[in-house]
Amino acid sequence: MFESLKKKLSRTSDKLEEEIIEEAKQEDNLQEESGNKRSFFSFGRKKKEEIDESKMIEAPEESGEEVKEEKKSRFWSRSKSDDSNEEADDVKESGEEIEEEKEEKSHFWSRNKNKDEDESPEGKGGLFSFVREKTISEKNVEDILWELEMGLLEADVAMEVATEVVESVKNDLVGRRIKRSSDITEYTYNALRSAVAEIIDIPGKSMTEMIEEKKAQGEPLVVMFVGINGTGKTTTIGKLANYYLKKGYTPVIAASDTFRAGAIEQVTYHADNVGVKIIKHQKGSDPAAVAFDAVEHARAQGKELVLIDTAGRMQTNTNLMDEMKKIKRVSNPDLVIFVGDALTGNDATQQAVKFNEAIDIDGVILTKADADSKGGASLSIGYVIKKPIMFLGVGQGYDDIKEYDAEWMLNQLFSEDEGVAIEE
Ligand SMILES: Nc1nc2c(ncn2[C@@H]2O[C@H](COP(=O)(O)OP(=O)(O)OP(=O)(O)O)[C@@H](O)[C@H]2O)c(=O)[nH]1
Ligand SMILES: [Mg+2]
Repeated sequence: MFESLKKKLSRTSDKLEEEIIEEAKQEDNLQEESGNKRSFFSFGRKKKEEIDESKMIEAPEESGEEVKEEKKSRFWSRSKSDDSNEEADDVKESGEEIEEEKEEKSHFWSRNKNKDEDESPEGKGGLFSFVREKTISEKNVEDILWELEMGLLEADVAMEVATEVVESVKNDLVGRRIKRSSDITEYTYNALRSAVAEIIDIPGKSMTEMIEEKKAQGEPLVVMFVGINGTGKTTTIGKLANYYLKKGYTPVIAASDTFRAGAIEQVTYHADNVGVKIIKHQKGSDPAAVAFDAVEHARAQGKELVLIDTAGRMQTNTNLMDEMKKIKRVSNPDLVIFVGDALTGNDATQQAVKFNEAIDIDGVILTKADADSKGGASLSIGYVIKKPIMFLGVGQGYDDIKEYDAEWMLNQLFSEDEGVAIEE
């Protein structure tokens, strides 16, 4: 998901790197590392070829007043903005700044902002280091954060999640003291990764734990599946029946979609294939009564799991939403699970919000994750409704279901994205 974003961010941080080196120079806060003292204006990696020999000056430790004067005029001539006078002042005041910076430095150390300092890839590329470290300012990261936000929204991440991620990345970056500007790409990715890790990790019990808890009380775990049309509710029930049968439990399915033509036949087909009992009534009958019967059946037979299939319904259809509430009232499920289609991105998140308002859902299953390249729903849905994702549907076969694991999801979202794309 972050593949194209990575390229964009990498470009922007190259630009930022130039800006920061420029700032460091204005603060007289840059020194060469490689011993190649005549490349002061090379601005890091890529521009080395463009060095104009006539513009080179000596490194700061050797520079007297004269050199400083020359440097000042270089800043003016190279200045991108109209703040030339300010820049000149900055140069004059650089002595005072050292004191200020020292104080600031210890402040940030105490806040442990320098956690990556020791790991900073010295000698990894680039010819310069900052004499004193540089602090990343809010202005420095404006472009990167804007691009990050746009990238997240394009990937169908919900607005509030994008805002949260950007805010978290900003807090992580701003005030961070860096030794070398090229680390910004790396810092941004690390910050992004920890922001996303935080967001997708919503604690909750696993369904298996819940089955065990109910079993200890001599009761079946009753699970009702809801969602709009065609998201994969019935298929998911077939998969879960198979999954728990293989784990040694005995599930029973309630054919409570008595509404759609062919729905009872479809769920019966899955139950037969997997080899579990199905409780069904006539088409058009009361779905709540079917669910009730299935729960009674499980109790009587000592079965551990009841899976209630329901008709797909749009969140805007009041009658069908009321019917769904009735099924819940009558069958009194332990878990109401919203089944969302990952491919529908932000729509899936918005539907989950509406179903949660109507019926108070307990968890989410996202289907079609196998075909989803954007990842927006996976990233947003749990966070927005504050309910855990429990399983992911990853294909059309009975075995294509996966218990949700935040660590795995994080790796999926950042796959191809390990390490940092710094072009040397
Ligand atoms: N690729 C892929 N396809 C899936 C997945 N889950 C379900 N499907 C497909 O999605 C389509 C709809 O699945 P159903 O289980 O009928 O969906 P439903 O929510 O029960 O639909 P309604 O009962 O009409 O509301 C079927 O073709 C399934 O094979 C999945 O995880 N991956
Ligand atoms: Mg169905």
